[in-house]
Amino acid sequence: MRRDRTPALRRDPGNPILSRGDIPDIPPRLTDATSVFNPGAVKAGGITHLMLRVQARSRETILVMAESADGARFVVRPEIVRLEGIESVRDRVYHVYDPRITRLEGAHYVLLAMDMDGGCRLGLARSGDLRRFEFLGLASTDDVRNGVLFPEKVGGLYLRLERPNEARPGGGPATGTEIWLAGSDDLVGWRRLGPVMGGRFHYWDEYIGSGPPPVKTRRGWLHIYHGVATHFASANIYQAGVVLLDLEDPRKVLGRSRGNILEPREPYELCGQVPNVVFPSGMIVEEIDEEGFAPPASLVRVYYGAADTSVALAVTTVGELLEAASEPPL
Ligand code: BMA
Repeated sequence: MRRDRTPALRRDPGNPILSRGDIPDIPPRLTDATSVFNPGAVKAGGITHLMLRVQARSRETILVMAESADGARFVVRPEIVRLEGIESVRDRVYHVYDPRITRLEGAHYVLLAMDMDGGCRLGLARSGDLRRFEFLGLASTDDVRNGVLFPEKVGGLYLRLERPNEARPGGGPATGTEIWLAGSDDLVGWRRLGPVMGGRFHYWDEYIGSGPPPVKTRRGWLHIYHGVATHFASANIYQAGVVLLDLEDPRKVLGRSRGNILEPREPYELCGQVPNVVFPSGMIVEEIDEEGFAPPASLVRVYYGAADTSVALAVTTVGELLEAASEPPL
């Protein structure tokens, strides 16, 4: 069989690393899970933690934590994540999903997509121990998804990338063509600072959204995003690419992969609840130097949802991602 040539992201041989059979029954809300995908990831005390998006047969979304010592084999905790204080949201919340976790100022912050009557909003939660999560409030007023927090303040502001929802290709769920930078003084109230990047029509990343939170390197903020190609008759193809943003002004794009660095090829990515989807949402960089930069030689683990059905893992290095982000422009 012909192998992929020098892929920047290499799939774990144990993929998919989590599928519905790994999800314990947590009655009454969760029995015989339908799917598990799009996890948030963070490493603390040598343990990799995933926050999993699990679906029940009711199609409720349930968040569950999993833990691993080696970053590849996970044990799922038989407990539903409770976002303490979410009851304070007065409008009905249908789904809380696609968590992105950032370690910031000694705590773990989770930005979550929340489906409500007016569209999608971002919710913010905080945890010290990754067991108890405090819901800090809705952190957007507009219809927006794929919010990711930077791991430190830049220019005196908390920063995040976000993807305004504006389009529905083929009558499907709302999506968007631009990633924006937003700033905040308190992590709850946000204002947009400017556009960062747009979709490239006719090519692989027509619709785009952030993947895992950005990682600081000496060359810039390294950021994996997803791109959707919509010009195929029967499928929207979700792929992953990489971009490098200026350290001081992340609205400036310094480089962007010309092609995708991961696309649906394996059966578990091609077939499932939503076929042809790789959706990176968690990224662990093994080494961070004393000044907070990820060195080129550091191993990187990328966790992604496959076909909205299971969780898969691919590995690479910071250096390979930087190289992929320096391809000639499309
Ligand atoms: C996006 C989001 C993701 C999902 C993907 C593929 O718009 O809704 O949660 O994994 O579509 O269905």
